[in-house]
Amino acid sequence: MPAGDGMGAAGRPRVGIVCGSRSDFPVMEKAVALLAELGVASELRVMSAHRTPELVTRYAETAAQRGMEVLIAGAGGAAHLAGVLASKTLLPIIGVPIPTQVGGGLDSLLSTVQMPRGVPVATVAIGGAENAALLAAQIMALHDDGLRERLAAWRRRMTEAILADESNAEPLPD
Ligand code: RP5
Repeated sequence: MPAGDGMGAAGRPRVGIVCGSRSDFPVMEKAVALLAELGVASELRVMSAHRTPELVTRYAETAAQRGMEVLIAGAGGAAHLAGVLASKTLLPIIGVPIPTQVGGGLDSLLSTVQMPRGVPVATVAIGGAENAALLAAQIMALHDDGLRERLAAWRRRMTEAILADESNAEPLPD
């Protein structure tokens, strides 16, 4: 399904956000929203390394020709989605380990991050969908000046929000 429209990022999706299950949406929709805030259109899809392996393969093999620049994959448990995508495309893949009942998602983290030499997945923190979106945007900003400026402004707003909170606290001695 298309994602990002109505949130400031219409147009052809540049980032494919893939979930192993609809149950991953509450985490992965944060990536959709942050990319939209940065003016980057994305698409949110559901496919599983184990339950629909042919679909995952076809998605990865056709992603570049469909205009995707980066893929973000969120999966939990035996989380092989990011790795399988990475095995079938040269696009950068960012893995988001989904929180689970096993050590808060330690199973997802290890099965996403422990890729063999030669097939990398850039893995963010457990549940770190927003950082995945930011990293995807930073990759695309290498050849997109407007996006680089929007990222810089986003980071400035983050810093200012923290400093505004801190301005209400007791001043530190010089
Ligand atoms: C993974 O299994 C999915 O990414 C999800 O995090 C987990 C559970 O899936 P459901 O049983 O909720 O479909 O493949």
